[in-house]
Amino acid sequence: MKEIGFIFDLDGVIVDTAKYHYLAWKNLADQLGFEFTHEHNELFKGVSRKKCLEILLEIGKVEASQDQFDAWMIEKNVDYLAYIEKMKESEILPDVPRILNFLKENNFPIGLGSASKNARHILEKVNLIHFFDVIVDGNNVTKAKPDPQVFLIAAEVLEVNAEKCVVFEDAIAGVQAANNAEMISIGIGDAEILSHADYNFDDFTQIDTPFLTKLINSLA
Ligand code: B16
Ligand code: MG
Repeated sequence: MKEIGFIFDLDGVIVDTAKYHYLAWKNLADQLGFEFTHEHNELFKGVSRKKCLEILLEIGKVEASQDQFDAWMIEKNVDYLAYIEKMKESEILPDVPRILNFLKENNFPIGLGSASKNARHILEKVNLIHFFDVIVDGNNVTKAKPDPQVFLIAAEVLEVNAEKCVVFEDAIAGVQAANNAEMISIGIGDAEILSHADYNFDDFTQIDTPFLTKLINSLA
């Protein structure tokens, strides 16, 4: 077993793809004739595509056959992927490369734990894929966050005990999933919303080397 591992969520932690999810869901809502707001989009963070469409149809009070539901899932994703195609390295959130470089240089195993089925493609687009020793995403799980499955699979592949894993998350369900896995949770974003996290930071610019060193020493 290795000593300590680090697991990153994707959307809201490494890149802000929530804005593209918003545009794609809004396109579908426009087509179906109801409003989809930024407040609605907040409900979608960290939530699977299927669950998002269920919530969207509830918002619009729209009923759908299974075939229609499946067709809208595909349509939304095609639309979303068109935005992803234009993504560049400049869209990586501030100081994420600094943290990844620090962990890599110090030989810590690094994993991704995301609900997105497009995670691998997005990491390729922004040139970060080489940092990750394992990518666990929406294609690999049967249970959604707050279930700990996504992070437990990552820990197993990284060969790190769950209690020695540190998870970076921006969604309430994601922090709960890390806590349910008995991992160390670091909330990235609003500390009031992510109040169940072990540590809170607005973004990675606030996470300095002394903090990381102290955290690592406390787990070693
Ligand atoms: P896809 P994360 C999540 O990513 C997003 O926050 C959520 O809004 C999205 O519905 C979900 O991925 C599924 O994404 O449609 O690409 O499979 O935060 O878990 O990295
Ligand atoms: Mg997220």
